Amino acid sequence: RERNGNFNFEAYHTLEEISQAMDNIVAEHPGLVSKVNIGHSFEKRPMDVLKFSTGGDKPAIWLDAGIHAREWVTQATALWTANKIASGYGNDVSITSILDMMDIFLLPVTNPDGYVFSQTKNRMWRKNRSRIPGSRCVGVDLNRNWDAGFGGPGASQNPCSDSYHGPQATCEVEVKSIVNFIQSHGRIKAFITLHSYSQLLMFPFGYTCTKPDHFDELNEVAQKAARSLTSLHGTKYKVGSICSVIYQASGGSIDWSYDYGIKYSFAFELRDTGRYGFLLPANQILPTAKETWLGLKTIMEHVRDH
Ligand code: ING
Ligand code: ZN
Repeated sequence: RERNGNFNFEAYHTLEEISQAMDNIVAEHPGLVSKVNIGHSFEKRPMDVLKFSTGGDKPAIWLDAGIHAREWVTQATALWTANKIASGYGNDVSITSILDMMDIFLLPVTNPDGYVFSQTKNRMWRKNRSRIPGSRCVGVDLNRNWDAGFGGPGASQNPCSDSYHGPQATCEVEVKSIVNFIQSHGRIKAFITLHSYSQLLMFPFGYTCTKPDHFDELNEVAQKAARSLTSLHGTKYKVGSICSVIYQASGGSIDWSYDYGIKYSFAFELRDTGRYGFLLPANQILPTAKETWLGLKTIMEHVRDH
């Protein structure tokens, strides 16, 4: 069993338990990890980021999970990753070298209102819980609300749709809070987001099917990361641009981050390929988190060295 204090990484947890676990990680590694509040959700829940830093003003890596409520293995993987990074500094040569060069910001629950709703009311909830005046339907797809081809193909203007893009780009407070943080930080070198499911490692673009300027390098890094991920349990990943490996989708976070100037922008779709889908059994959290870490580490090492 993998536990940290009283926390069981092999189970899905409530938002409160996740928040408590984040506090515990900070308490156990006070010189390395701190909690940074970047804003609040529509229903006023805090959006708390774990900052891993050995001090000074370093360039940084952004990692988020749970932008979609029902993708529970992503929030769980993010939390395991936080504990892995925190306990690896000074023990693991790779983690140590990454953190000697860069800070890491990790947001385990990007969509806290949706997560609570998926835990208590509707397990298949995807969007946030914002109310739009004049509509009976609730929620905006937070991965269609970014200012990157906003409102284009692969997003819906119907407030009742699961991929509703919202009234305007970046109008959702969860998206706005991240954009403000990234812009005010000013030195974010990589932007990585965790989704599930399908076992894919993707890079821009989703809003268009044309290749980004850095296609060859992004493709090489992603292929290398996927090979490393696969080496642990044989889990097969497909690699490519969002448009080429899934579908055209506009207003996504990594298209925004790439166009903003963050070259190393990647999106993972974690396990599985559909047998369980969003309802991935809890006994797959650890194998998923461990293999995903190998992929993340490969990307972080490349960012460190470039
Ligand atoms: N898939 C993503 C979605 O938002 C995606 C795929 C990733 C689209 C990045 C655009 C950008 O549809 C899931 N499962 O949510
Ligand atoms: Zn998703």
